[in-house]
Amino acid sequence: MTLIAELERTAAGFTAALADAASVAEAESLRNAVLGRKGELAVLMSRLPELPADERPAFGKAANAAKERLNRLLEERLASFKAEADGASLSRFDPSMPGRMPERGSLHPVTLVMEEICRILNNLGFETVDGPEAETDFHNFEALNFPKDHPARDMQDTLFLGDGLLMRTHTSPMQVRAMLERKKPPVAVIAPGKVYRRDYDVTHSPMFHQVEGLLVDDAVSLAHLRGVLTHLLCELFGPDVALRFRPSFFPFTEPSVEVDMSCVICRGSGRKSGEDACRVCKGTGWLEILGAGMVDPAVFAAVGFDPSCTGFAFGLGVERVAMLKYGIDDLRLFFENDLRFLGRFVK
Ligand code: FA5
Repeated sequence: MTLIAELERTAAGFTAALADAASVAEAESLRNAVLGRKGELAVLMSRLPELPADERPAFGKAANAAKERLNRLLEERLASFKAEADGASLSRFDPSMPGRMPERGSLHPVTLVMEEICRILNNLGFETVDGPEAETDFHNFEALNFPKDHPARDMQDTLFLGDGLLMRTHTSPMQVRAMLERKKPPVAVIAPGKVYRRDYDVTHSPMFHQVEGLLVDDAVSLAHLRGVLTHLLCELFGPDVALRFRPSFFPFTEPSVEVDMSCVICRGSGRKSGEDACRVCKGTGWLEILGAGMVDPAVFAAVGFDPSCTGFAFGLGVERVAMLKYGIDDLRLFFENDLRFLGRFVK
C-alpha cells in the first residue's frame, strides 16, 4: 500500500474510532495513539524518505492537512463531551431547593443601647460631643479635681501610655473639654464613648462604655438631675422602674450620688433560682448604673468658668444598662464576639 493510501486509512480509522469514543478518556487515548509524538501519523511522516523526491512535498502537505483536520475533530468531540456533562449537572439542579441566605449583620447590643440613651437625651436638648480615648492627665484627672498622687485616683485603676497620656478611665474629661470649648454657660452636652480600666469580672470589663452628661446653666439643682435621670431610666425601662439615689463621693461633684436600679435578673429579690444569691447584683437586688452629682466649683475654676456657676453631671455605664435591658447576667458576653449571642439583638 502506498504511503498516501496508508495516511488515508489512518485518518479514516481515527475518525470512525472518535465517533465511537464513549468518554473523554477514550478520545484522549486516541489522540495519543494517532496524533501523539510517537503516534501513527508521526510514524508515517518519518517514512517520508522512502518516497521519490518529487512525491515528498505532496505527501508532506497531505499529512499536515490530515493532522490539522483530525485535531479539529478531536477538539470538537471533547467540547461535545463537556457540553453533555454540563447539561447533566444542569438537569441535577433543583430550583425548588431553598437558597443560601447571606447572613444579615446587626448592631452590637451595646451600640443599640447607647444610641437609645443618646436619642432620649438629645430629645431633652443635650448635644452629643466626642473626644479622644487617649487622654491627658490634665483632662482625665487634674482639671476634675484629682490632685496628683491623691488616693482618689485609685478609684479608677488606670492604664498609662507614657508621655503624659493615659487611656481615659471615664468620659468625665469630656466635661472639661466641652466647658473649655464653650468658654461660658450654658452648656448642655452628652459624650458617649469607650473608657478603659484594669477591671475584670461579671460586671466589670477592662474596656466599657459610658455616656457622660453635663448641664451648666442658671440655678441648676439636684432636683433637675433627678428629673433628667428619672426620665431617662423610665424611657429605657418603663414607668415602673425602681431607682435609688445613694450619697457617694467623686472629686469633681459636690454633693455626689450613685444611682442604682432594681436588678431585673432577680427582679430585685437578690436571689436567683438554683443559686444562693443573684450573681449580677451580688444578692442586693440593686445594680449601680451611674455616678452623678453637682459640678464642683473647683472644676469650674479649672476651666475658667465662674466658680459660682451651677451645673450637674452624670456618667452612666452602658453595659450595665444593656445587661438590665436584655436580662444578661455576665457583662463579658458582650465582648466575646459570639455571633449566636450577638445576632439575637436586632432592633
Ligand atoms: C465614674 O466613672 C464617674 N466619672 C461618673 C460621674 C460622672 C460621676 C459625672 C459624677 C459626675 P464610676 O467609676 O462609678 O464613676 O463609673 C460609672 C459607671 O460606669 C458605674 O456606675 C458602672 O455602671 C460603670 N462601670 C464602672 N466600671 C466598670 C467596668 N469595669 N465595666 C463596666 N462598667 C463599669
